[in-house]
Amino acid sequence: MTSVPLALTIAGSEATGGAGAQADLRTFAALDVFGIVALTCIVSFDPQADWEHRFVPVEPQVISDQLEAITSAYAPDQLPTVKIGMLGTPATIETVAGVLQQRQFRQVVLDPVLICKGQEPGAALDTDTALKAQILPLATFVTPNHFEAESLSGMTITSVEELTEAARRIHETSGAVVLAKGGVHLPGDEAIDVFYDGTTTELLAAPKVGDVAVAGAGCTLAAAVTARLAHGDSPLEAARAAKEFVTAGIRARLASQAPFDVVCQQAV
Ligand code: PXL
Repeated sequence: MTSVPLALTIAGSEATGGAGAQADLRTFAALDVFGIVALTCIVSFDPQADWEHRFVPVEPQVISDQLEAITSAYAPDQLPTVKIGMLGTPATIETVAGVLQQRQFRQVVLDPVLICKGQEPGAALDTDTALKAQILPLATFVTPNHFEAESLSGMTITSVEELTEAARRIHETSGAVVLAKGGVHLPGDEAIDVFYDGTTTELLAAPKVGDVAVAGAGCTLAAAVTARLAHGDSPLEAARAAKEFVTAGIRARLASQAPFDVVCQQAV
C-alpha cells in the first residue's frame, strides 16, 4: 500500500497535450501526486485553419457521472484537493459548482480560464459571468493570468504595482489566496507573479525566457500549486515551488509543428 497524495483535476483535454488535463497529469506525476481527471471538454486545434480551437463540451450528465465515480471511490480525507481548469460552458459550470458545494474539498485551486479562442464571443461572455458568479466564490486559491486579472479586478494592469492592487481586489471579492501572473505581459526582464493571501504580499520573480507565452504554463503552474498543497505545503510554499517548477518547464520547453512551444514537465 502506498500513501502518495491524491489530487483531482476537473479540466479539458487539449489534443496536442500541451495544456489542459494532460499538462495537469504530467505535473502531478512529476511532483509525486496520484492524479485523477474529470474531463469537461475536448479541444482540438485545427491545423487547416491557423490552429484555431475546435471546442466540444462533454455532456453535463457525463461530467456528473465522472465526478460521482471519483467522489464515491475516494473519501473526502483521501482526496481533499481539486484543481479546476477549463470548464467552457455555463452548463458545465453549473454542474461543477453543484458538486463543489456537495463535496467540500479542503483546497479548490481555480485556474480561471476565461475566453478560449474558437468560442462564440456571446457564449464566452456567458461562461465568464457564470465562472465569476458560481465557481470563483468556491475557490480557495486562484491563479489569474494578466488578462484574467484585468477581467476579475476590473482594472487595466501595466505594472507590478497594478498587478498587486488587482491581486488584492480579487482576494477581497473571492476570499481566495491569489497568485496573479504578469508573465511576459509586463515590461522588464523578469516574469513576475504576485502572491496575496489577505496579509502577505510576495512577488515571485524569475528571468523571462523569451518574450512569447509558452502553451501550458498556466495549467502547469496551477497544477503544481495543487500538487504541493496535496503534499501539505502552505499556500505561500506551494506558490514558490510552483513558480520554480513552471520556470524550469518553460526553459525545457518542447517545440512541435504547431506554432507555439509547450511547457515540458519531464525535463525538470
Ligand atoms: O491554457 C488554457 C487551456 C486550458 N485547458 C484546455 C485548453 C487551453 C488552451 O488551449 O485547450 C483544454
